[in-house]
Amino acid sequence: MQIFKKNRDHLAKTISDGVIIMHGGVIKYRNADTWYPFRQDSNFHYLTGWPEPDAHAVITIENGNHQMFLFVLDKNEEMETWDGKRIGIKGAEEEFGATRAYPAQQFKDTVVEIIGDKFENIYIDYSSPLFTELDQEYLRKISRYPQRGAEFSNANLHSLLPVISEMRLIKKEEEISLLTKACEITSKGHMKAMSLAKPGLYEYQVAAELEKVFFDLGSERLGYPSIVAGGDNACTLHYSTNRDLLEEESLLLIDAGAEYNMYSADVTRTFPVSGKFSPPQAAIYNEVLKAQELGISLVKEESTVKEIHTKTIESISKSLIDLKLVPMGIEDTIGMMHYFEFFMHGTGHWLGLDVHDAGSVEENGVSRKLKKGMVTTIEPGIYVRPYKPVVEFPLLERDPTLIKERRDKIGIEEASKIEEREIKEAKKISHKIPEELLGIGVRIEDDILCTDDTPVNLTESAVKEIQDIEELCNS
Ligand SMILES: [Mn+2]
Repeated sequence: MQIFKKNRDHLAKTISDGVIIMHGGVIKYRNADTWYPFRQDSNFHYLTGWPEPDAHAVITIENGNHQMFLFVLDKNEEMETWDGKRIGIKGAEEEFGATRAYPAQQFKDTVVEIIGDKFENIYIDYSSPLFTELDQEYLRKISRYPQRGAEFSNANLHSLLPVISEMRLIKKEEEISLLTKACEITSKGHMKAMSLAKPGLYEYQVAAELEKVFFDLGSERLGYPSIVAGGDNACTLHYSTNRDLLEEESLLLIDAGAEYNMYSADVTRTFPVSGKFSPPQAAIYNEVLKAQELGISLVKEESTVKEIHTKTIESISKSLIDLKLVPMGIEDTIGMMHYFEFFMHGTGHWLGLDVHDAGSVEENGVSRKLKKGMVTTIEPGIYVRPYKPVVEFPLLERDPTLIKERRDKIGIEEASKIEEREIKEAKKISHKIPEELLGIGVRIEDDILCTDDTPVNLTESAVKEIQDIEELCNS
């Protein structure tokens, strides 16, 4: 439980005076009397370590010292007979370091007693549904403004999530070791998939074998639904039905990650179902690998998130020209965003408790510099959609920064319509896609720890050189 105490120490240093009020996750019903397996809210876990549903936490911070009050499901023989053992009030105090714990039902009244009129700065999760349902009920009773006949509060409300997000962005040693473990397990699962996939199996059969490796090695659940996408399905970015048959001569793209002690890995490998890359498949594969290795080498202090993406796009754009997938030279391929036809997602994202982890990619309005302890994925791809043998490329300068600004300003619905119209009205150049490349989708993704020295690839053990992949596929 040391790590959660450490996180609270860190929080107390950041805030120094104030109160944090947080709500844990709740059970979500799937259909009728059946529920989704419970997983604790990541922020709640980060500060408390509490694994059960329906809990609340109040953390008071005075002069940099903190106390934690937990509100948890109390012991109850009848309920435990149905739903499993509860840690209870005593356990919350003795094992989880709560200064005091109370039954969850006492939250509303007790939170007022704990906070009283002592604190003026209250940190709340505005995004929680309980903010409107529950918090607003008692908040006016805290830090009261003493006006006769009135009940309202002096308290300043602050948004809690940005504070925690900034903390979660830099991983502590304990977190890095959990992530490392999640990454090792995940790499082993991917290697297993390479060695057993063959034509005639269904995608879900490969998923089952890979996930079995995760669970056998101590993972309690997946970080996200596995994408096991054979052939053309690789061009559907979030494909996850996994119901198709694996075909001879096709590639299999697998994007899957184990969660270990709440930390998730995120790995993608693409390999030939029959064990041998065809020349066009190898051509695309090696170009993606080149961009990915470049991206990985840039995960170091002083690089910004934007630089990494820009350089990866440059590399992919050059490759697209070499592969004859785009009609123009390098400047226009980038300036007119022609690369976007084949590489339409970001180069990476933060990784941690959430697979798309907390933390902004900007700091004070500019692209954030990487720092020691950040973990990001690097995952370029090239996807040649099978149903677009001819692509009409607009001859129109497009700046992703301006596009994003407009999207932020007027909303994605309206902005995307304007973009569509601009593209529609622009002159086009019609380009025939080399037939042998149609339907090939390749993504390669690793999890990279930024250090004050060279980047550390936490998923390096999952092979990705063509020769190593072919060897494993045929073993
Ligand atoms: Mn990813």
